Amino acid sequence: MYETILVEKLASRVGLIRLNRPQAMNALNATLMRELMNALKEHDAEPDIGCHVITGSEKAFAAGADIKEMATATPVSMLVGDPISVWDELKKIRKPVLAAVAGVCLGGGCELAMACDMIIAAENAKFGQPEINLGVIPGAGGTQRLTRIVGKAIAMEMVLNNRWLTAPEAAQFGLVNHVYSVETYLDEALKLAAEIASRAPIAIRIAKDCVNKTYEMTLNEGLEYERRSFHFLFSTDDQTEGMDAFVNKRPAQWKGQ
Ligand code: DAK
Repeated sequence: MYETILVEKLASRVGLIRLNRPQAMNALNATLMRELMNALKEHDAEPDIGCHVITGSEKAFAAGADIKEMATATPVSMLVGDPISVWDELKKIRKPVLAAVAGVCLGGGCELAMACDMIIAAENAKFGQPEINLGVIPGAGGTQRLTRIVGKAIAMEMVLNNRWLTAPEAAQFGLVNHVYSVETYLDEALKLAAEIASRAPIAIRIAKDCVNKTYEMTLNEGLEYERRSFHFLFSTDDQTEGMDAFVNKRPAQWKGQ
């Protein structure tokens, strides 16, 4: 059904999407980005899925946007064809999205991983923003999200001078949650995703939304938003169930209602 991705719905309530352009180190061409967003949206609407995982191969999560496709672009072709707006759709995915990253994670690949909610890395993962070598700059968050995550000093070095981070460095600077061996990183990411997918679905969505609001709001606005979201959760069956389960020392059965 898809040309550039492989899609699986796992029994653990995880939707797994593998970027699959091995001939181009999973470079993110327009077809791949469209297919990725369509698959994410389909899984997001699927009640049997509670968490998404995006991965690549052991060699490449993604080597960036497809340079061969981009090389002949003009401002007018970008405006008319609008290949860029597809990137914004990731922000509208409501269930948590984990990136399981091995190998190169460069340019748009690093920006895609940073737009996910958590990153699980393999020991061989390398993160970089090499756009400066192409005479351009990052265009999908590499100057903004990266700086907020790793801080100005490291971001400047990555964006201005093409410094790549190893997986342990990425963990040290807060870019990735965990680092595992190449053999186990995907299983570990799927295990984490399955745990998240087993939790109260409405609270999970609202928690993700509140954490992401940190980027959009002042502290006072964010605290107010969090408080209203917290109040809202007291209208859900899952709140009644979760607290009753605690009091009666039994596991909660979430309904997502
Ligand atoms: N695009 C197209 N093809 C690529 C590619 C890419 N990004 N990266 C690798 N390939 C292709 C190579 O051309 C080669 O194809 P053939 O020549 O065999 O046909 C094949 O993959 C294997 O690559 P190599 O032979 O180069 O393999 P190596 O192991 O020697 O090197 C490498 C791997 C990943 C270090 C190297 O290929 C490399 O440096 N690739 C380019 C990395 C890069 O510069 N990435 C940044 C691209 S710019 C935006 C959204 C996104 C973006 C911008 C705006 N908006 C929403 C506004 C993103 C921009 C970018 O990512």
